[in-house]
Amino acid sequence: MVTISRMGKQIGAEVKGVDVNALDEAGFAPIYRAFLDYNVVVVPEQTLTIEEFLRYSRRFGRIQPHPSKMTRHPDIPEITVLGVDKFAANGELNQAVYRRGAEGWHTDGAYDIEPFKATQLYALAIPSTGGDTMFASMYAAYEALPEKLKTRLEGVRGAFTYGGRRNATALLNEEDRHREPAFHPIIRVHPETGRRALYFDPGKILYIEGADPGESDALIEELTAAMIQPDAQYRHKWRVGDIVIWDNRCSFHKAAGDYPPYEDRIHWRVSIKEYAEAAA
Ligand SMILES: O=C(O)CCC(=O)C(=O)O
Ligand SMILES: [Fe+2]
Repeated sequence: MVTISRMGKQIGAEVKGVDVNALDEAGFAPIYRAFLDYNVVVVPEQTLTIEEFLRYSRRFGRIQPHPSKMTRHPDIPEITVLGVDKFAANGELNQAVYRRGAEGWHTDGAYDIEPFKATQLYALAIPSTGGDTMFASMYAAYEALPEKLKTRLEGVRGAFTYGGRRNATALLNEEDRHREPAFHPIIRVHPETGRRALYFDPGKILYIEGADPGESDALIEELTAAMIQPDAQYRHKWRVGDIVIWDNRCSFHKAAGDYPPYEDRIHWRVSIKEYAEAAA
């Protein structure tokens, strides 16, 4: 029997009793519904090959190879492998790999003209302690904004690049480090649910369009402080075999980044776009 249970108050659901390899369209429909309703969906206890993970992931949209070429699977560019090659030849821990996704709350792919619809991870190895992933609702963040700020930001766009203001591009090849920024409305209407969300990423934003530099920085600071609502979070504790998908159009996430570095924490990861072909 398939059961769907809510994990956090406003975000997160767990789907039990499914084998994603054996799903037909009718079996997938409630999982997609949970994805729209709860933004983060956990499907535990799956045993998958890469091809099976890709096939299931394509139900959500179009898979696009991630711009970090050096962390792609060597034979299958659609798959990024998280948590491998953590140590350099001299034994030093590569912080960009170890702390990937842990520098701050973010949404994936804001640097693209068409941001990532979703990101999906499949857990292959999990450390004995730590290494959780945290999620928070962008809808709740929007709803909690002061009215004055909502009004100021309506119709206003942010400029985003991979490295943002810190120019954090360690995982990109040189040829990919100088792309033009992509512009997105800071208050973004979700294309499927029609709900307004705070679409913002402090690590990738360069500036707020139309604001002078002083106001832009002040707005970025104010929005950074407004991202996370305490009753709109879900913290995922990983088990090997978990599939977790999150909707980048309405949720923020952050890796805890606190596990013993000599232990393995390895995931396959796909970046998912909308179905239709679109720019970048
Ligand atoms: O490893 C994690 O927990 C999440 C990392 C991350 O931010 C991502 O995969 O987009
Ligand atoms: Fe991320």
